[in-house]
Amino acid sequence: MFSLGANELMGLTIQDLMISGDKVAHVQIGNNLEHALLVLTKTGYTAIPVLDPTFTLHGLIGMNLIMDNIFGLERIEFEKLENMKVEEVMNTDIPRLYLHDTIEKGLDLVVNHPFVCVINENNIFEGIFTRRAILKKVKKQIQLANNGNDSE
Ligand code: 2BA
Repeated sequence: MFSLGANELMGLTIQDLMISGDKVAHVQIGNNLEHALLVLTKTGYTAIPVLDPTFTLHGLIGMNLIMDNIFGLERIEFEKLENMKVEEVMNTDIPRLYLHDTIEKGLDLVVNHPFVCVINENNIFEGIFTRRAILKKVKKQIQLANNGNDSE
């Protein structure tokens, strides 16, 4: 039996594993849906944060939300892409993590969300906590535990 080193994981905080804000693609309040669609398409991400100029977190915008809002009863209303702002369609009901939250809390949230935004106590965006980051860490811990067992 290998030991997964769960204690080592549990000692970490969200700050230790998050992708910092300067590496996260985002859109700003006031941007129209056309701009959001461009950023989503060019980066390849399905959803990204919506921030304001002070980096305050307001919500998330994703491909599905944009498409859902431009479908009219009879046709796709492409003109809405230019006329509607991200704040009209973004999802504001989102989970948030704080820098010093535990990895366990983060794990709980990424079971149902591909990523969770990380903020400070003033609601300023600090980065994101992703499924990829935590899976990479777990994989490393398993490899270390396996190597330890080999040398026993
Ligand atoms: P998705 O865009 O649906 O991406 C799902 C997974 O596909 C990602 O999981 C990643 O493993 C891979 N992936 C997608 N686009 C990629 C790209 N341009 N470069 C490298 N890998 C890519 P996670 O890394 O766990 O990310 C989960 C979600 O977090 C993503 O969902 C996206 O909505 C968001 N995300 C991740 N990194 C981001 C960043 N730098 N900026 C903005 N949003 C990001």
